[in-house]
Order: sequence, then structure tokens, then C-alpha cells
Amino acid sequence: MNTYSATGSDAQTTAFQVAGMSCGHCEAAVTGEISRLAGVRSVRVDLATGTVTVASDRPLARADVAAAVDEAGYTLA
Ligand SMILES: [Cu+2]
Repeated sequence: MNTYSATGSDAQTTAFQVAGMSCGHCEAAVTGEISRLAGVRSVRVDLATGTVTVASDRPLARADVAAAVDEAGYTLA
């Protein structure tokens, strides 16, 4: 059973800007793809600003996040 917590002391958060998201579907697609990356604990999307905040238990490679966002159909700004 997963007992991950986004607020764990060893978690880190990184904010990314994603262009083109406009609704809940976009949010779900981006969240789903980024969530598949190793070490990701949680993904929070702010549609108004296009900000995607990722909590992870290890540093994320920007290229990996960019690939996940691209897979969802959007572009890392
Ligand atoms: Cu949408």
C-alpha cells in the first residue's frame, strides 16, 4: 500500500509552465502523463496560469517532464 505524502520531508516541488491547457480534460491529461514519471508523488495544475507543480521524491529531469507533457499533447513553455 502506498503511503506517499506530498508533504514528506524528503519531497521537493518543481513548477513548470505548460502552454495550451484550457479545461479539466487538459489538466487530467497532463496530470496523468507526469504522474507516470519515476519519483512523482503528486501533480497540481493551475489552469489560470498554466502552472504545473510537481511534488517528487527525487529531482526531475526537465527533458522527462517535457516528454510527458508532449505525450499529453501540450508543450512545456
Ligand atoms: Cu482541455
